[in-house]
This record gives sequence, structure tokens and C-alpha cells, in this order.
Amino acid sequence: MADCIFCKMARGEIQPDIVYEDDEVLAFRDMNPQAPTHFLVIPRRHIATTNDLEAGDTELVGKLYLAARQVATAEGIAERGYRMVMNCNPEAGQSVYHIHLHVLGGRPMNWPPG
Ligand code: DGP
Repeated sequence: MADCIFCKMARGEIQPDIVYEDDEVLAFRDMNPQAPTHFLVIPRRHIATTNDLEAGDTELVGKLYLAARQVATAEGIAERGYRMVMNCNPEAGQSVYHIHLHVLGGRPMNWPPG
């Protein structure tokens, strides 16, 4: 997707603060952090929302979570705890239409979320 900001990151046209990358997955610090640690994990391939996931994406989705765990461990938040959130569509607050797993930690989290 030519205009998608996260696709531009995936192609290397924009350089975020990358914390993990491989052939299929990229993770980088959120520009508007909501916790002391807040990074996003995305697939390099454009998928607009979780509603667009297909059966063939099962392994890719698993890789997002494994990357999240790896970075959470490296960031020192794995044992204390962290939250993973993927917002879908306007009512959930999705603002970038390229799926991304938020990983937040370093402070206590409230439940239910706002
Ligand atoms: P959401 O509202 O769930 O779609 O979250 C989008 C997140 O993406 C939001 O927390 C801010 C972050 N974000 C948007 N544009 C950029 C960017 O250009 N760089 C970085 N690092 N983060 C971005």
C-alpha cells in the first residue's frame, strides 16, 4: 500500500525506532507512548484490520506474538507483566489501518480498559 505509514516503515522508507525485525515482522517504539514501554509489532505485509485476517495468516499472527514476547523480555517487562492490544476499527480506536499489536508495560494496567 503506497500511502500506508506502516508499509513505508516495513519497506525502510521511514525509519522508526526499531526494536525487532525479521523477514515478516517489524517492531518499533510507539511515537505516542502510553506506558514507560510501548512498542508496536506489525506484519510487513499490509493487512488493514483484524477483520481482514484469513486462515492462511495463522502462522503470521503467531509470529507477531512471539516477537512481542521476545522484545518484552529484552525490555525487562516480561516478568512484571505487560498488555497486548490490537484495536480494530473506529469504535476500538484504530487510527492506522495496518494491523499492529500494541505492547505496553512498565506500569500497572487498569481493567476494564477505557
Ligand atoms: P491505533 O490507534 O491502535 O491505530 O494505534 C496507532 C499507533 O501508532 C498510535 O499509538 C501511534 C502510533 N503511530 C502512528 N504513526 C506513527 C509513526 O509514524 N511512528 C511511530 N513510531 N508510531 C506511530
